[in-house]
Amino acid sequence: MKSALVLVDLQRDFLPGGALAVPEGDRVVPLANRLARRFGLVVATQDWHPPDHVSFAANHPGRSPGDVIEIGELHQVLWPVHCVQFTPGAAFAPGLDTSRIARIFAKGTQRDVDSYSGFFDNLRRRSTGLGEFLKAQQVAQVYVLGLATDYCVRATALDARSLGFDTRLVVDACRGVELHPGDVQQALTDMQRAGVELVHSGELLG
Ligand code: VGL
Ligand code: ZN
Repeated sequence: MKSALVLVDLQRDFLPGGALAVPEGDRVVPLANRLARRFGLVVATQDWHPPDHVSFAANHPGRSPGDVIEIGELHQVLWPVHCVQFTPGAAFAPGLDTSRIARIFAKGTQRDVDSYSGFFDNLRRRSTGLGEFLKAQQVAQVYVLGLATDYCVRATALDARSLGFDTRLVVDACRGVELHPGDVQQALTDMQRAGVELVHSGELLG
């Protein structure tokens, strides 16, 4: 069975000191590098927003990061300006070995809709091409790691499951935002309930 490793949003803005810092986000980079050497196919997602993106609190006068607004039928959490296309914050994490990444899938590129999943935007209107790529490569098993557990990692793993991939989350190679205490644990439970298997990097690096 062919497997692929999906690196979710290992970008500067999600590391300590970044615009949307994920606590200990930098800790997953060395693990990502070690795991990437064990997979024949490695792909990465990249949060890649236009400056006028709907998810930025700064684009909603009177709103602050952490506020939740309704956009159509979607709840949208408002974030600090982050991962703006072609800016240093959107670049891959320093120290990430990008030489093993076969393809990069940009997400959140449309100003009017956010995209947590590496496969589809939050309205499921557009595909990033990741699902089609993996299917074309005959991938049946997908390992997911990265940032942030409670947002983009969760959404990516759930979509991988919904597309029929045997999906495994490398738990210790993920970190969460934890906007509210318990969010990471809830995300892990949601993924497990959907059939995502939780594994540890040690089982793979052995
Ligand atoms: C993410 C919030 C906003 C993530 C991206 O990568 O988890 N979270 N944009
Ligand atoms: Zn984003």
